[in-house]
Amino acid sequence: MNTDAVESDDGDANSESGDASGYTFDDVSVVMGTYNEEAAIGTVLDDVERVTDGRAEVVCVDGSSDRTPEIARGRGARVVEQEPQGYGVAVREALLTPDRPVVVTTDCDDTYPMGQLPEFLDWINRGYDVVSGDRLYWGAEAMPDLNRWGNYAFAGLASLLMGELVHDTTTGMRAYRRDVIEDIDWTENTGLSAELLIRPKTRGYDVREIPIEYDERAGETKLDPFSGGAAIAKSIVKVCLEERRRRKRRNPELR
Ligand SMILES: Nc1nc2c(ncn2[C@@H]2O[C@H](COP(=O)(O)OP(=O)(O)O)[C@@H](O)[C@H]2O)c(=O)[nH]1
Ligand SMILES: [Mg+2]
Repeated sequence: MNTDAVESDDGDANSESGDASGYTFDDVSVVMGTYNEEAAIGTVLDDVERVTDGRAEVVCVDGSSDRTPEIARGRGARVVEQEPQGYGVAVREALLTPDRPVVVTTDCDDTYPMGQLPEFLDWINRGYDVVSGDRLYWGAEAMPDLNRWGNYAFAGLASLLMGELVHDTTTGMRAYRRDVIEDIDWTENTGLSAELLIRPKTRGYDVREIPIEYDERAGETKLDPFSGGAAIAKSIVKVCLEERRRRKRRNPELR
């Protein structure tokens, strides 16, 4: 039952979440923000096509000034054009654009293993609401050292503030049941990836982290490790404190 009967701003997990289902790639949209990714987009979209047998829909929210959108359209992707306003603005739009019941995010930089898409779908079909790719499990050697240590620190910070263990808060590869995306108000930009893990987990949705491979990036990163890292840390603290206050409001006996 939804516990938001009185104060129904946005959702907690309800009794329907966690039901096993039989989704196929016909039910899946693979979505991404794309910003000057012409070095990677062809490979990423070809991989999605090959692994899903052309059945998954692809949505790119694009802010590029290079040939990225033409390449994407040429491979059958739906392209939504947008001024470049940051990672989270693009990814939120990408998550909300399709209407298929399962949405998978990825970066468009050839770092994430499209070959593991069947595994993500399998965990959703076993009843999970969010399946999150943990890049740090296998060591993430392809990740720049600064980013890797930053990611360990973000996971430590989030775990401490949430009171439960999370391993990779800023991964770009996750699968979501559509209702999780629609039931929660998303507020962060650079920190959206962390928010997309923290809010569902603290609201009782079934969240599963699974180990994924992580490759070296094709093309230049779009996120500055210092200003981006500071923005992510700030989002983690803000979102965790908001979720804690929300929980207390609903359950005043909780400390
Ligand atoms: N449309 C759009 N996409 C963006 C923007 N900023 C980043 N992206 C995309 O978001 C994804 C994540 O960025 P990336 O540079 O891979 O970050 P990193 O993984 O931290 O190096 C990539 O696919 C980028 O092209 C933006 O302002 N607009
Ligand atoms: Mg990336």
